[in-house]
Parts: sequence; C-alpha cells; structure tokens
Amino acid sequence: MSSAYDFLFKIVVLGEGAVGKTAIVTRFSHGFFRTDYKTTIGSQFAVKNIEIVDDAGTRTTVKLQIWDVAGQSRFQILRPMYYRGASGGLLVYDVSRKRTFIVLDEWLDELTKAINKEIPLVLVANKTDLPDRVVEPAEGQEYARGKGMPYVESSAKTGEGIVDIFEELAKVLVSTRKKGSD
Ligand code: G3D
Ligand code: MG
Repeated sequence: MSSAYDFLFKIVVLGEGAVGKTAIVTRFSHGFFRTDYKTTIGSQFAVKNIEIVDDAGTRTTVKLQIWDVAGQSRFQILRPMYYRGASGGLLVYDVSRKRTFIVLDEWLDELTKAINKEIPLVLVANKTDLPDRVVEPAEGQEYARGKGMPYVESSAKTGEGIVDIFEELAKVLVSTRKKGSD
C-alpha cells in the first residue's frame, strides 16, 4: 500500500523571502523546478513520503507534511499559527545574499517563541549553483555546529542536495521520536 507510513511529521520551512523555500519544497515534492512561482501567499503544504534506512538496515517510511511558510514581513503575524504542532523544520538561507544568513537567529527566535520548545532543524545553504556566492561553506557549517543542526548545501535549480535535506531531517526526527523525547 503506497500510502502506508511508519511516522508522520509536520515540517515548517523558515527563512527570508526569496531564499528558495517554495522552490525547495516544489522540487522535492514534484521533482521539478519552476522559475515562475508566485510569492507564497500565507502558507501552503505539500505531502511526501520518504524512506530512510538506518545503520542496521531497517527501512522506515516517513510521511512529511511540509509547510511552506511565507517569509515576507507582512505575514509575520500569521506565521506563529503555522508553526504550531511542527515536529521539525528547515532553516534556509541564500548563499548569494549575506543578509539572509545574518538573520537566521531571528527566524529561530520566532519559531521558539511560537512553540515554546526546540525542535530538530536542518540548516540549508541554498542556491549553490550561483557564481556570486558570498556565504562560504565554513560559515554555514560553523553556525550549524553551534546549534547542533545538520548542514546541507542545495540548489533547487539543479536539484543538488534536495533529497539529502529531507533525508537528514527525517533521520533526526525518527531517532528523536524513537527515543520518546518528542
Ligand atoms: P521563497 O519561497 O523563499 O520566497 P522562492 O523563494 O522559492 O520563491 O525563490 C525565489 C527566487 O529564487 C525564484 O526566482 C527562484 O526561482 C529562485 N531560486 C530558488 N532556489 C534557487 C536555486 O537553488 N538557485 C537559483 N539560481 N535560483 C533559485 P524568481 O526569479 O522566479 O523570483
Ligand atoms: Mg515562497
């Protein structure tokens, strides 16, 4: 049965406007990249199953309900309600725009305030296909290490790293849930 799954998680996708949140979710859930997305209005979600295999070879099917939250400041008042019930998230920045990296702490604060706890996140350095990169891998890796998050580089344009993002997150979520600490 293709709709069977072992775990279901709500995922929220955070980050400044135009970092590629909608492109990443679309690429992952439909497998293609479009350049004509309308600026995300409010929020929307995609659902996709992903299979992960642990070190012992055990296969686990994880159903992800991925909420693509609008990054623009005019949606700030609405965002906390989309965060509620989230088990995990993606914290996304654009490697070609320094500001999107500098404001990551603000996104973390907004999330933590909305749900009153810490949830597993993956740091996503997106748009690695662009030639004018200004945030180096070492900077992203250091930030991720400081927060205890996995770090993944991606390009929603080429598809590089997109599946890895969701696999990393699914692995952390499953191990957290199995430990019973969720
Ligand atoms: P958002 O949902 O975070 O606001 P979008 O961002 O997914 O709407 O993407 C914003 C713009 O960046 C879009 O360009 C999109 O095509 C582009 N983009 C997203 N990811 C990548 C990537 O990995 N590489 C490159 N080169 N571009 C990307 P437009 O021109 O449609 O506004
Ligand atoms: Mg969007």
